[in-house]
Amino acid sequence: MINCKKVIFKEITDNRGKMIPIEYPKQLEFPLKRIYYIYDVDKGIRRGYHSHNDLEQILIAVHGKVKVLIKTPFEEEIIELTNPNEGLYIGPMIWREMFDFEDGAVLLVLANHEYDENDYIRDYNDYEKKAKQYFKESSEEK
Ligand code: T46
Repeated sequence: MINCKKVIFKEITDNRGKMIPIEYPKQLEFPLKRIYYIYDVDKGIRRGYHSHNDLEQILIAVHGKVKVLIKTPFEEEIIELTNPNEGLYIGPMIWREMFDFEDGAVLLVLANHEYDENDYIRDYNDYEKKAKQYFKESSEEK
């Protein structure tokens, strides 16, 4: 889907267990400015319901499973994050909702900017208008 992709991180495995290093620019395409993690999410709770104007992020279910709806005015997809070695890259102008957090699931998020509430679009109608314009302009640039 446009502005989104699955990223697979290389595991380092030995007889002590597994480890995944994430370093810019080797495994991460943007310099990291912020991390946060979401956990203790009860059954039936859905988070997100917004897009970002510019922010780029990678979502990783470092423990347990989490579903993520990614959506534009033209298409939508549900991705289930099931393994700490898989990340979901979400670029600008993608509506996202995170749901079906498995008991104990921890969703780690790597972001290329500090927290900025002005970068959020939290109203879907507003998002739809801006996203149509954004994707029209990006297709004209190609
Ligand atoms: C996103 C999805 C995947 C901060 O103070 N600093 C932060 O870095 C973040 C992320 C949030 N906050 C505050 C803002 C709100 O008062 O924490 C509160 C909860 O944030 P929000 O309702 O935006 O959380 P989610 O789970 O709906 O969305 C979050 C991120 O905000 C968002 O960027 O893409 O996770």
